[in-house]
Amino acid sequence: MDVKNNIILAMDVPNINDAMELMDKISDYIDTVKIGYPLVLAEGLESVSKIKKEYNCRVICDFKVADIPATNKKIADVTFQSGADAIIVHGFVGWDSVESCLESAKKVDKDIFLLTEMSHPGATNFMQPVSMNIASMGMEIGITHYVGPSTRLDRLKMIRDVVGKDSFIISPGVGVQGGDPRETLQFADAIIVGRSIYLSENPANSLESIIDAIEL
Ligand code: NUP
Repeated sequence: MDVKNNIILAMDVPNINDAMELMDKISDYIDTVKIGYPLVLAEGLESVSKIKKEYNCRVICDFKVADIPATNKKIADVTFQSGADAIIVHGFVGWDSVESCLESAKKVDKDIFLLTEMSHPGATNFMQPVSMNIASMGMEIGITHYVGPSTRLDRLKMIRDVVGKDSFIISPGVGVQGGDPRETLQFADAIIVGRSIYLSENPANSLESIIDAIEL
């Protein structure tokens, strides 16, 4: 999966009109959008196909799927039917739950991203002790796409060491959560940015300054 400018927009806006308005302002700069529960619970899975159709971009569905294999499969199948290019899946539930999403993705030639360690402070409670095991499990079952935190670069580096240079890592936590775009890209292939863009008075300017910071 290639990402223009290495920046993925986290589209955590409350409705499709706000999403479309934001895309009108910034779609020249990005080609990959991450859509999660805030927008999909408000507007349904059609928001995925609407944004893809209007802006011809890739969509990663951030559903942090974490159920038994049979239910995970249903969630992944319906997500891919909506046109999503990839889905984010939790690893702590174990190999069989993750594999069921991987099989669903492979059938339609799409990707899953395995979430290793999260970016927020509380991830140190329960996720951090197992995050490298989650990454290793991903490698054992053939996963090539991962999510790791930009807020703890030492941990992101460790995840890169486990998944190797050929895996594709995307990294949230840049901006409001404290992560730095340029430093994060030493270890990640793309950064995920939400509030620093969509809460900005001028989203295009904010995005341009992130791109400038990356290209310094
Ligand atoms: O560990 C994670 N941290 C994180 O922030 C995994 C995620 N998927 N996210 C998501 O990335 C979060 O739900 C939000 O959609 C985005 C970061 O947004 P922001 O902090 O840039 O506004």
